[in-house]
Amino acid sequence: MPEYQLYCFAQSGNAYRVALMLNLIGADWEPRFVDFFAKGETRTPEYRERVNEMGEVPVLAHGDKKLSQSGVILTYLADRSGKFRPEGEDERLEALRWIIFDNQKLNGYLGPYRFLKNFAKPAGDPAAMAFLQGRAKNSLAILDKRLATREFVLGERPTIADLSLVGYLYYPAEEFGFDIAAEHKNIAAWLGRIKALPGWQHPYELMPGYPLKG
Ligand SMILES: N[C@@H](CCC(=O)N[C@@H](CS)C(=O)NCC(=O)O)C(=O)O
Repeated sequence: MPEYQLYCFAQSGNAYRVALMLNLIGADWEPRFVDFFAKGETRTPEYRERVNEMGEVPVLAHGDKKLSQSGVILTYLADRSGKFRPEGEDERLEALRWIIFDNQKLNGYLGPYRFLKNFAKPAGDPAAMAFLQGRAKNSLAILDKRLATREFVLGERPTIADLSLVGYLYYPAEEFGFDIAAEHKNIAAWLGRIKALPGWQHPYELMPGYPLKG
């Protein structure tokens, strides 16, 4: 059995952060498909009892450990592999700052917006959609400005802060109804730099469950 198992599904940008990191560090890993859409697996008592009391993906199983929260998992993998690791107190705190911003304000709004637009039945209420899109675009502009003077979020080399922030940004523009790369030239160039790293794969290639059945 591979060293790591990642509980995930293709449409989850939260899980993609971890799948991408595992691939980029050349880890021995396999996805464990979580049937979120057809079976609501994350909401079952079994999942919450045996996998994650928070009822979420991603979960990384490693030996006896089951870790959740992508920011925690990225930190764990960076510490173990020494790759994409922020070095020293200033970098560690700066990475954490961007990971929290991402979870709450960037992909924290973009993820639910995309979910309500593409997968929820009924689709999202227009006022809620406008609110989420506005908040996500505000955060994208903040990230774009940050990247105007840096190759990567912390500076010259990619770290877990970058791997967190790309979470939802490679999904097709049609799923958002606006083109993130076309509207943000610094984000577009940065996405290209991360895509060029050896081992990069698109979320729909890296994780099971695409296309959705039914
Ligand atoms: N902050 C968490 C977010 C995880 C999250 O929201 N995952 C979604 C899938 S993209 C989920 O599992 N939702 C389960 C549910 O709503 O039942 C992380 O970064 O890991």
